[in-house]
Amino acid sequence: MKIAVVGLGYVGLPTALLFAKSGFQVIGFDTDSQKLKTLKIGKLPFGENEPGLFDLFLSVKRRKNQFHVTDDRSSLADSDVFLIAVDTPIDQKTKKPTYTSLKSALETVGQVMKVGVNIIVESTIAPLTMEKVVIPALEQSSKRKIGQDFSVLHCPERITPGKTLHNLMYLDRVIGAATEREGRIGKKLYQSFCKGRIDIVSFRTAEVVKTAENAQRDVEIAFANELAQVCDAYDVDFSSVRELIERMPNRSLLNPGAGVGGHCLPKDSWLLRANLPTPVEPSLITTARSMNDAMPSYISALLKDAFRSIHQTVRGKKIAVLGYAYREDTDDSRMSPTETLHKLLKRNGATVSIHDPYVKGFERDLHRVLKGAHAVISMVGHSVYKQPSVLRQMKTLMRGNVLIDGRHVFSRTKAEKLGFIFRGIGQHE
Ligand code: SAJ
Repeated sequence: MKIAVVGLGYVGLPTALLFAKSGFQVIGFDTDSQKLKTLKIGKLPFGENEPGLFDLFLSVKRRKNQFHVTDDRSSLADSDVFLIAVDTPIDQKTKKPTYTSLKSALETVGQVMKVGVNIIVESTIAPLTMEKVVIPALEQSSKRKIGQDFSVLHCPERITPGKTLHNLMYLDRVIGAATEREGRIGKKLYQSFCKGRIDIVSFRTAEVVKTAENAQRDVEIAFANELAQVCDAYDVDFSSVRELIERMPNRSLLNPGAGVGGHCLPKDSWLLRANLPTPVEPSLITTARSMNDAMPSYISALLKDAFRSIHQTVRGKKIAVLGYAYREDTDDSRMSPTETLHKLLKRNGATVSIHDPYVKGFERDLHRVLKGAHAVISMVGHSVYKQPSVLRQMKTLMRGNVLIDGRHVFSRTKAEKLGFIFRGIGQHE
């Protein structure tokens, strides 16, 4: 059986490699010529920090003809299965999905597919998208009939950067299908590498499960962020409050932080909401989104408060920012909260120097970033920042003594002992 994977990104490439490892003949399609060139010379275009991904890539490459990549859609014509794994961003103004990449992928598949193919959408999509976008687009571009000439499935990805292969091989999956029989075909395919439980459900259930599981996490993070701000106002320590609350059964709070970035949480709540009929309005979910989007502004307010306490302002100051990736110890910087903070600080007249050991363009020498800074802001909890020496290096190299901790990287007690003017999110230990 031949599988074509359309979209060789964070989801498509690892999934293509796992299908190839399982013995399927896999052809990867992408329109990004640079990415294809990188793959053809035996390098990964991303994911250097993904455990096992490069070894998997090498092992697949050693098997002749098991996996190759192309930007020529005609090479996909004899595929039996198409897997679509393209990005589905939302328009920041309308908060609706644009589906530009999805529609282009559906056009590509429709143009070349033969009768009898199975088309699987792994991209995260708004509920009703399979019925109202995917199926009509495929029938339109292929001039064929769903059910009679081809079948479609929705198997939403559950990938977390930094643990991609583990998630793909062990996490449970849902498969949205029009019929139990078609669902079973998809389940058999995924069981070639997935050891998790695979549930066959309707298209809408699969679409809601995926977007809601991230909306739920977003709401829980927003609660932690709001409670941390309440703790700041009452001058009590969030971590102590959380520890005592969690003594109660069935309680667990997430971490307050400098913002919510990444390829999932900032958009999945909006996807869940996108096709809801009025007057249904998930206001808790959208309020949580706004709360999390406002965290870089909260960081900026903490910085202003720290300078105000020494009768200074942000204007004209050099601010060192630690971290650009959207989460700790990865190189993934999609929807980075630091980008939002950077704009705010520049608008307030500060000079910003960003450091991130994982992200290309920011992996400069930490000492140079810290040298002469009036303030330091920690935006990402990279392990490297948690080394005890970092606080002392800051003390030695900085010109000022303001420290804003957006990810509970430092101890307030230790920082204040070293003479820092410290502000953290809910940190009063
Ligand atoms: N964040 C907080 N506080 C927290 C947890 C996260 O502020 O307590 C921030 C992070 O710093 C980051 C953003 O939220 O900026 C997202 O972090 P995340 O841990 O949710 O990581 P994601 O976005 O990669 O979420 C993925 C999701 N997985 C999929 O969509 C397949 C999510 O469902 C998983 O729960 C999460 O990984 C995980 O736990 O690994």
